[in-house]
Amino acid sequence: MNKAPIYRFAVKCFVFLSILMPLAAHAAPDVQKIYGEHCVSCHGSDRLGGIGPALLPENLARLRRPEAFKTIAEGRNASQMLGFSDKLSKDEIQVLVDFIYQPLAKAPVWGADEIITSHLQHVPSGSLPGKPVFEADPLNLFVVVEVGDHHATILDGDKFEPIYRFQTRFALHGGPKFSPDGRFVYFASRDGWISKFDIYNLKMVAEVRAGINTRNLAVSGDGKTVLVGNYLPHSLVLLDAEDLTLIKVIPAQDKNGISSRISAVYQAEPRGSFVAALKDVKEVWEISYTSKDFPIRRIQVEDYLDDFFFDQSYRHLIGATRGGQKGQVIDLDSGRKVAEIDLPGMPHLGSGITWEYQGRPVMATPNLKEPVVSVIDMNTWQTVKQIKTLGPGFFMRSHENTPYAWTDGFNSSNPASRDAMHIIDKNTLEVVRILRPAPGKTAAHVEFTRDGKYALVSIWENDGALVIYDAATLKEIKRLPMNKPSGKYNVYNKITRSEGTSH
Ligand code: DHE
Repeated sequence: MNKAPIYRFAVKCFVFLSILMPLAAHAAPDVQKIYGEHCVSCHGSDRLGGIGPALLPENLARLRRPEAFKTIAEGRNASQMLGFSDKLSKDEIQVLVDFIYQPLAKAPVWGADEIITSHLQHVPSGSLPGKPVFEADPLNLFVVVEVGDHHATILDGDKFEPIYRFQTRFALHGGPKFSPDGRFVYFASRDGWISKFDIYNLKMVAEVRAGINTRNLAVSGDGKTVLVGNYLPHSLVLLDAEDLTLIKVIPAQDKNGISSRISAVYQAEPRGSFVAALKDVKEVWEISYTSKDFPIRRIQVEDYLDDFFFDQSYRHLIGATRGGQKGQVIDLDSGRKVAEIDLPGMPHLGSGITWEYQGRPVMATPNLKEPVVSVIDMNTWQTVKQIKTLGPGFFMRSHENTPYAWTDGFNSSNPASRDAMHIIDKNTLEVVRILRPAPGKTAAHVEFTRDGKYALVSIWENDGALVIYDAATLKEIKRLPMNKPSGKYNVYNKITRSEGTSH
């Protein structure tokens, strides 16, 4: 048999493959596959966001491509975003970066029509009795958010016994907010659902989807209106607090029409207003909720301010840019900047608290990048002290009736700091004790009972717990198993705007 043709064919195949194989090795990475494997679970199959933010060009305006590359490679400080440099090559990261800056074929829409259609009225408004169906003190209840399996627990704050546990929307974020009498609690989920729950009757009352990618909500001091801030679309949404029906959608645009994400909304009861942080433009908005048309006052600021804290009177707003070195103090009456604060370690102002130190008011905030708590004199706006901790913290709490402020090491990459709870003496500004409620497990977020006698700490794990301490002796008195309890919120401390808790 003549083997020459077979031989010639084999040689041709070899030449053909040796040309193609290197080409195949350099074929562009399959971005859909990479995104599907590594990004979908947090950012959604359509890039509209989930636990993580939406990844669309309109939401990445302030993030330059090299920074996006760095975020994918190294992770994002102060968030659940891990680095992928050990799993993905540089080419693979680069195609992901290119991918997230491409617009969607069909721009996502979530306007008045979509909001109205999504509305769910579970119980007719005003149909439930105005008396609690349980014996516990309704003002000393805690709402505990368990993000592990998307539930919330209503906890008796005297007996430390759960009264009721119910399913929430997926991935709640930010503190739930209460009606002024403490009867109703409002939740916001990262994917835009706003839920109103009747604590007295232990029933969900109404729900509405106010956005695609939402930041948080605020309830007006008169209890009549809810304001929701969205990353996507770029909007604020006003709802009737009674039944969550839509009042109006406010597009978030500066005076030149440049559109912006909303990074957070707050209510300033002494001013009768809401205050909104705009992430992509240099404006802060104050929206009066006592006027029928909800007029917007635009305050021009020198820098982007996306994280806020207020003094107890709500005259001053302390704002910072995530990643910036300085905080700015804005006098809300004059709309002017009155001071700059030294805040070098990426403060987490949302966790700030205040107290009286040597006869003057001070504010304290953990820093997300530095293992220090900054203490600032609120008369002079000078730093009084930077208190060293074992690792950067996320949350901080105290109460009028305790000499201690508690802060965690939640934002530390070192497990030996993540399980630590620092007890700071508010009079000496020293760390006087370090508690480790569950060695090796993350300890985070504290809230006090209404009298300040007990402090509740989260073990932030799926097989986690709520650990209750005597706030004076610092001894553990009880431990309740819970599924990744994130925040816990005491009704009385919230509705009275205790100086030791978030508002
Ligand atoms: Fe939060 C509150 C912003 C990441 C858990 N978080 C807030 C508030 C803001 C904010 C502006 C105050 C609003 C409010 O309570 O109404 N958080 C941000 C971010 O920008 C950041 C760094 C990035 C992001 O992904 O949005 C961020 N936050 C996280 C987390 O990764 C946490 C630890 C887990 C999670 O659930 O997503 C987290 N944030 C919380 C909690 C509160 C909160 C539990 C309420 C604290 C309180 O005691 O009031």
